[in-house]
Amino acid sequence: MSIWEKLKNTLKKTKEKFKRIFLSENLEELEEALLSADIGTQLTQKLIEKSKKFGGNKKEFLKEELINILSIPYKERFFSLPKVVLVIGVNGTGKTTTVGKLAYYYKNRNHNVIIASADTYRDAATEQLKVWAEKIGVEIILSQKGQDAAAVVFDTIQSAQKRKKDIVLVDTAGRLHTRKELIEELKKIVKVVNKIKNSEPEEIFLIIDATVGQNGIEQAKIFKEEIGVTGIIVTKLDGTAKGGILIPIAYELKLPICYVGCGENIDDLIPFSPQDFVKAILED
Ligand SMILES: Nc1nc2c(ncn2[C@@H]2O[C@H](COP(=O)(O)OP(=O)(O)OP(=O)(O)O)[C@@H](O)[C@H]2O)c(=O)[nH]1
Ligand SMILES: [Mg+2]
Repeated sequence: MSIWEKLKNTLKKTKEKFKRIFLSENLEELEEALLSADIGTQLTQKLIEKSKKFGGNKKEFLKEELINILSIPYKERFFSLPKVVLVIGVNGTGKTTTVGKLAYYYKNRNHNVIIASADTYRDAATEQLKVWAEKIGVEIILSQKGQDAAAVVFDTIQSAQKRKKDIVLVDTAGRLHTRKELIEELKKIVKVVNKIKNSEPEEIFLIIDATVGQNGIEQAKIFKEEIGVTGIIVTKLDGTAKGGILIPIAYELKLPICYVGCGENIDDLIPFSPQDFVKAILED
């Protein structure tokens, strides 16, 4: 299956919701359809105001608007070898799975990847990631429950430097006793990266679960403010009709969406393209 076909399949249910937008016959119906497509209240009001002034083709109007909203400029950063990619987010969003998928993605692009299993909070987190790493054939630095997560990251970067790895992928915990503790742990990890690389991590990917809805955006604002986020990865787009959530994610967070997760397998990660996404939800 091509990436385009995979994306189209993934967004099938979401597309059904967007169909209603074009069937709406008055502003009230349009408002309802936009809200039910998970675009959010802020953006729904804005689009309705704009559409009042716009007399032409509704679909063309919406297509252009949505592509604009989703097209947040994204520049890949590179400071020094090894490039460090942190994967963060609240519990259960799909961090560990995404680390596995990214390892596979980078490996296929000829990168020499090493994974840091820095979720030292959850039982069996390391085991889960070890299975992925073995499957893909990439190295992993394991950790023990209760170990200092930042120390695991430190060890992995040092090991990467010695063994000429070019990407360090870091899985982090999702749940600690409190959200504050989680933020503190992540800050400490960033600090350790700074110390050893003399720069920030190149990538801090925040994982958002598409099925969570508006709450996911509120959580993301905290991570953006407290840690800094370079890009978003939206997971679990398969099987949900809530794919429209990507639009307020980009609109409210002003952060680029870099990849989307569309299943539980190793190759279920698609690089995000605003054009393809909008085409998949709007075109027949
Ligand atoms: N359908 C689907 N399931 C996914 C996707 N990504 C992750 N999952 C599933 O979501 C569940 C949680 O995934 P994990 O990767 O363990 O999530 P996590 O963020 O690491 O969780 P914690 O470490 O507990 O915070 C697992 O059952 C995954 O298989 C996706 O894109 N699609
Ligand atoms: Mg995990």
